[in-house]
Amino acid sequence: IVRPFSEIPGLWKNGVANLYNFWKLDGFRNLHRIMLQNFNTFGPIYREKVGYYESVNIINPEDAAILFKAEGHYPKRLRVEAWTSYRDYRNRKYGVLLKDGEDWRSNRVILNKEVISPKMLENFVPLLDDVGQDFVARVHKKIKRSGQKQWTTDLSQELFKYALESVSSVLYGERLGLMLDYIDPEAQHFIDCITLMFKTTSPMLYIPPALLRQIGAKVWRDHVEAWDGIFSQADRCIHNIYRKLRQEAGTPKKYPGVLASLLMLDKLSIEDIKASITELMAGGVDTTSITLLWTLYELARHPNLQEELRAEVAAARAESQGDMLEMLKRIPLVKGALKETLRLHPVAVSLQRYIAEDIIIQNYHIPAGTLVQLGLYAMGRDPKVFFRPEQYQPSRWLRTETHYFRSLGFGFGPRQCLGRRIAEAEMQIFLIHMLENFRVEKQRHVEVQSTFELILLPEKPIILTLKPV
Ligand code: HEM
Ligand code: 2DC
Repeated sequence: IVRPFSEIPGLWKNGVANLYNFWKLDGFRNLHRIMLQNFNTFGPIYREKVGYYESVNIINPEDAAILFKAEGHYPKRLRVEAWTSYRDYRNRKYGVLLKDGEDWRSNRVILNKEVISPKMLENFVPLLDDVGQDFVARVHKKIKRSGQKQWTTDLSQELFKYALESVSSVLYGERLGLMLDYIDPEAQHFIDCITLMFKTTSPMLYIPPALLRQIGAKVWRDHVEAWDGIFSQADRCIHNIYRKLRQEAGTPKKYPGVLASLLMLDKLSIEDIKASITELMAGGVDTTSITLLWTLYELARHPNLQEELRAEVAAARAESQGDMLEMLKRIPLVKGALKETLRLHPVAVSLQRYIAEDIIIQNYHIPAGTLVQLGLYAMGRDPKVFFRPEQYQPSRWLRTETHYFRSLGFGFGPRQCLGRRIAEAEMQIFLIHMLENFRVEKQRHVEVQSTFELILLPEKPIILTLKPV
């Protein structure tokens, strides 16, 4: 017999009291650990209300399958009010990240062809390969300058630049020049604004931004400043390409980038294009760079695995005579490593959908319209889901274990990450070049945990040592 919605365990009766307790636990930074603990307390399903944020939380892959089967034609995830409020406040259009319904679908279908279709990889890969080569050259230079045959550093700033340079080269078909010694202060400001934007978003998940705006709260003001910085830099880049396109007549000889392709295609309004390109540019920095940082950290902790990956890359290079597109088809263990990183260190702590129809999960009835969240961080560390979850084991993605609804780092279905192909290619190419050139080491006995700043980040700097192989 199916049990009613009201019987789902959890704390969902007093949102304000729960927010107070959440705040006492420093929940704004510990969301992932609190979710894990809630699953331990309540079991594989619990209902929750914190502030005005209400949801049902699940952890099993089989339940995730039920959730995504009920996502409907217009999948809708949690609406991040801070982001929509900013756009409303400044009178800017929503891009594909924030749109919903038919407006979302019609934009997404057109963007899919230019951004996430596997066919586009042949255009993206040469651009990304160039950035990868420049990154490696830059590290060699740093090592030389250190006079020590190695370079010990917190790579995060370098990785932010690598990620911004990569995503920009694909979006605009040209280089920003962030791998050079002198970097444009505007680009640095853009990077800082993204970090600030994410950081100021998390408190506003629980406290309505409209209220914070009314009382003139600092988080809201910082948030506005961050988005202003993001939009002004993106506007500059977009305007620049737009102007060039109007000057050059005829079709370009080489691939001109996502933005120019969309403008020439002429199927979306300029305002829609601008909105989504800005989101792609902002979404493409912290996500891939942090995932790469975690991957280097894991490789530093597992030297034998690192050698295995290096051997795979060397063999792939030999077999494909250096053709990068071919190489990417021959590195299953490198791809497994990236999946393994996203399992233990996901960018998104959860995936969510407002379900389009009634469903039954763990024998509880859940009505259509409910916000259901899959705890991605908790699932990745659950021993019932992954054999020895605490072990970083890329080979688990090659064989034996089932992968059914277990590899969800980029989300699922038509609403999954639009930047997925770019992110994957960019990260694979980065690892290929790094493994071919450097051995990565770390100080012994340093364990790094995650902290939640809307996305999950390392809680303290990760210091790595790079040595030429
Ligand atoms: C959405 C993860 C990199 C742009 C998402 C979602 C996740 C995610 C989990 C929500 C998917 C869902 O609800 O099913 C990641 C991870 C990345 C990454 C793990 C890298 C390791 C990127 C990059 C870009 C990007 C590089 C831009 C080039 C977007 C956009 C959306 C999105 C625009 C919203 C799509 C929509 O609503 O239709 N991402 N992402 N992401 N991501 Fe990413
Ligand atoms: C954060 O409880 C935790 O890819 C919330 O590239 C639920 C939630 C909703 C939406 C998620 C967000 C979480 C994490 C960051 C995500 C976001 C959707 C897209 C965004 C996963 C899990 C991200 C990082 C995008 C951001 C692009 C944007 C800044 C222009």
